[in-house]
Amino acid sequence: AVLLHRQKRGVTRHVALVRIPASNLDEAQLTHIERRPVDQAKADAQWDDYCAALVAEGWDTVEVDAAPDLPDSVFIEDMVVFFGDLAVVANPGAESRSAEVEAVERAVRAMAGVSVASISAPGTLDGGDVLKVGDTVYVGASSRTNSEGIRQLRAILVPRGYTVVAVPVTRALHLKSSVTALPDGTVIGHPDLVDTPSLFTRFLPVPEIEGVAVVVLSDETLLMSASAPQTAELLSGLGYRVVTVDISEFEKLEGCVTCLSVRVR
Ligand code: CIR
Repeated sequence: AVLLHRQKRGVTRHVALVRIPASNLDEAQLTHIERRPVDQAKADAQWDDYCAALVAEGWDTVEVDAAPDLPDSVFIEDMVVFFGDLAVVANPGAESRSAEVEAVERAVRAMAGVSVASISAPGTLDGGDVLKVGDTVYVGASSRTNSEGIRQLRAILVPRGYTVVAVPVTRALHLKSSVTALPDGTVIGHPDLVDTPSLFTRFLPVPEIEGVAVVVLSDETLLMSASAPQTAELLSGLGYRVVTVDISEFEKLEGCVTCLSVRVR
């Protein structure tokens, strides 16, 4: 069984779920951008580097069984969200992605100490629409996450002490393609992509669309795409250590640094 946190030589290591890229990435879903050919070998190499960056920063990667025929399966973040030891298994809003759930759910159920809740039809919810900031959980009402999915998430989380804040998302695929959060709870986003910045307690605009996505690796370290150098500089100036990875092939498929893993925390 996979443990939620492990101690190695006195240092706590966290766990992140990942899923190796399929062999038909060119068939992935696209909503807001034009299709450009994906270099499969380059994508595979970028995924290896992404996983290596997680490992180097204290996160052990656990691989969910490969799904070589499911083009979007590498974007595993959409399938499950962790709230401590509670895993909420999503019900993806794109029909082409529903077959991705099964193996992810199996992997989650094999983890020691994890309890599992699920979003079920007619509710839909993509993990990319869920942003945790302390005890507040922002959930995007997007083309993928419907009102019934939001209602179910609320019913799961409110009794556990979370506040669930629903956010309209019309200018981006997912909530987290428009905003993410820094370790201090500041929400960062690109003004062109955010419908209602005033919903967030503290909102910091960033200069690049690829810069909205950060993975918080620790209280001082952020993982970002190499495609957003001005945002990296802005965040370094705020005292964060920024680790960058080149994920250009996944960005062609509307993926970002967050979508490529599920952080167990
Ligand atoms: C999709 O359309 O579902 C994929 N091509 C991209 C998913 C990106 N996931 C995310 O932002 N969490």
